[in-house]
Amino acid sequence: MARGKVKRTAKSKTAASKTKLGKAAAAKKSVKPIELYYWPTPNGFKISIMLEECKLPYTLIPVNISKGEQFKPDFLKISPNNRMPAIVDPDGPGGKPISIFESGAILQYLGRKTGKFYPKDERGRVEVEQWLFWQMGGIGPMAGQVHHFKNYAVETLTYAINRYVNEVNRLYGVMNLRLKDREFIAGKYSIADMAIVGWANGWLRQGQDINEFPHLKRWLETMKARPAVQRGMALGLELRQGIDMKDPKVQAVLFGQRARSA
Ligand SMILES: N[C@@H](CCC(=O)N[C@@H](CS)C(=O)NCC(=O)O)C(=O)O
Repeated sequence: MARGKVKRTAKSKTAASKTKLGKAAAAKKSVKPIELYYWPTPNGFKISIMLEECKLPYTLIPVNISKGEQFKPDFLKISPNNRMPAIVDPDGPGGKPISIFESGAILQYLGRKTGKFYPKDERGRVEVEQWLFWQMGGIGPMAGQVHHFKNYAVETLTYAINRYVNEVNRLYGVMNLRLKDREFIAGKYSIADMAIVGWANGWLRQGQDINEFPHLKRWLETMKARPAVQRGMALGLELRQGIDMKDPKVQAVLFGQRARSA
């Protein structure tokens, strides 16, 4: 994909060399970095956080969705849904490359590959999967609609804003109760927490008051104190600077999309 485009290794050298794992990975010359097709949004952060948590070497390939780079034919071969994030792991199953789109599937793949943050036992795995899919089908899409109607839409549609702000409020309540008696959403820290944090961090823009949800607030603070979460959610933020989501040119790319003919 777009080999001529800006491409940079985002893995922090200091972080890699300071840790035992980083040294081991560096010593293994055959480890090729994972290619991360990415734009700094809550869906992108899920994968940058997981790569940082696992100390996996990766190369950042920005997909500027405000300019329509998600429609480039080479990217569509990897991600036919014209959405980032996506990855290419040169060292996939059988030692052959594999490409993956959909952030939940990528998290599960990386969890299986590394054996980290995704339990192997069936009960532990089901716990994580329930909350991972809760994020994928619930808080992500609903908060996404709030962002759209509250922050990006050129018309103010009160009914739509209320509908999605209320639904996000309900979902925050579910999470708050869940976190009342456990440190992380599935008990132990997992890919489900990584999937949620970027979305929950946007509570203010989603018309919510985090103080109504003390357990969620405590969890969010715990998450944001993790250095890998901080690095993951800082990755590529500079790329977004100066982009105005209300710019008609940007809106023409992102909104009102219909089926492509080929
Ligand atoms: N279900 C997908 C959603 C990904 C998604 O919506 N990505 C957005 C940015 S947050 C995107 O690439 N948008 C490009 C577009 O709308 O054309 C996932 O979790 O990977």
